[in-house]
Amino acid sequence: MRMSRCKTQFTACQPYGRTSAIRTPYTRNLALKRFNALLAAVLALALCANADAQNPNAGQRGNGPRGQQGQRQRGQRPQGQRPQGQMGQRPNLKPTLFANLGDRAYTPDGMAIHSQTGQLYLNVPNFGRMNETPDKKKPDSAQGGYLFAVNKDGSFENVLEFPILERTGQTGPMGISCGPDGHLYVCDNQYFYNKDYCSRILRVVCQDGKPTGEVQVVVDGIKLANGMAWYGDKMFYTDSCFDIDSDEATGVIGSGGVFMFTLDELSKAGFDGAPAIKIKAGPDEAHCVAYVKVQKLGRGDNTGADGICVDKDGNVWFGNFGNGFMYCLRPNEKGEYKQENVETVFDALNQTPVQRGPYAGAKLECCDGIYYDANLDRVFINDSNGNAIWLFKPCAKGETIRPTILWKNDDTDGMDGSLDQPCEAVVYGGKLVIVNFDWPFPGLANSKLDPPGTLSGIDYAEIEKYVKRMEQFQSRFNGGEGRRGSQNR
Ligand SMILES: [Ca+2]
Ligand SMILES: [Ca+2]
Ligand SMILES: [Ca+2]
Repeated sequence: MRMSRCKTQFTACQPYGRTSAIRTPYTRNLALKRFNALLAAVLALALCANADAQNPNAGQRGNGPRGQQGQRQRGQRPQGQRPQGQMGQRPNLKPTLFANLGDRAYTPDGMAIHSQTGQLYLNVPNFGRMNETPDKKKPDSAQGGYLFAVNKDGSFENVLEFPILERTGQTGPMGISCGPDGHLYVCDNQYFYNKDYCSRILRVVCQDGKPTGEVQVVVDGIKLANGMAWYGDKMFYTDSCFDIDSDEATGVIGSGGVFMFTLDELSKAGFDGAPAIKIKAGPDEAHCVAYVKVQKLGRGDNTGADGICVDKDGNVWFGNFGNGFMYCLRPNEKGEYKQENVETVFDALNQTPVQRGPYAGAKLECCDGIYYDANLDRVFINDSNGNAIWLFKPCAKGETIRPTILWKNDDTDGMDGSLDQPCEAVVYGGKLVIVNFDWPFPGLANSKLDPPGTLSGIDYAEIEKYVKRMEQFQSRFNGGEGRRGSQNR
């Protein structure tokens, strides 16, 4: 299609008049090549402006000072002076408010779509409410945290309050994923209350795709249970904080890992009062399939493996919260997941910042929840640090990824749908639905906890448009999203 249009234009415009005198197949090819090179350059200009800016409302972004009259960074163009190019309208990636979760849900986190009903479930650990009490524990009304069923129109219902762990008087439901047995599995993060291996994996028992109200403990002895993803009969979760001494010489300040349990194993725990599987989290534990360290970067956050997802080929992708390093764990030829197959696919210490556009200078230095969308074959990264969503195409073995920024905004209260410390994402109801954690600590773009909790939504059709344009751009320059180490070039 594209080729035939070029040919038509070439014949009609005769851009290289002198070649028309002696028209041999060679000169025709040469002229065509030149014309295609010219066309590619024009398209590149148009798309560079676009791929870097990616944001039709660049001047209206966020609540911060960098508006149209604000301080534009080097390389930015004012809205309206950017070439439109030949690739159609720029996608509108500005998030809008998907749900206002009300005053009882300060700090939402993980999401899962139930495989039988298509219903979206959202965990609300409510860590933000720890700020209200002198002992840093959530008040009575919020100790267990909640499970919300969220509808496609943004309405929601509180379907259960998680039972508390007696030892801490609290529960912290974070990552959640629907098992092949139709039950929901949940990471209960107790690390903020007690660092002594108190975190657990819980089963929210479901019948006909709906929670019955019963919650069972299936794994116990975790440090900081964080993200979760099922793939077939295997459940993977991340533990973000193993005990490790900081080493100034090497810059290693933290570590975490990925654990795997089969459905068979888990099915023997929890039901009919059966005890939980007891582990002691760490790199040597038998279920630990990946162990990675955290190199000091930026704010010096030592939190390790956090976001996790599995692509259509069974490759496990995960990233460090503390520094944004991304990893891939591919199954071996026997379908086993082993530490020796962990690859670093994104080296955040040695990354090239975004080169131009409104996000010029931005770096990926934090990976909270990640989400794999099989339709677009892309992984979405929640950058809690930078109030941004990045995405990348899974790369082949031995290659590295090139995350690009889908959206980024300045500090905000989130009420207009802007990102307010994004932590998890899922495709639902025609949107990329993004959870805003909004529980800041020094150094993040998000400076203030400002309830109510919010979910943001970016139109999925616009994201498809964006990905298609990126693909056209990449194919013209043979860049291949998986082949280079920098972003948004
Ligand atoms: Ca997380
Ligand atoms: Ca905020
Ligand atoms: Ca907020």
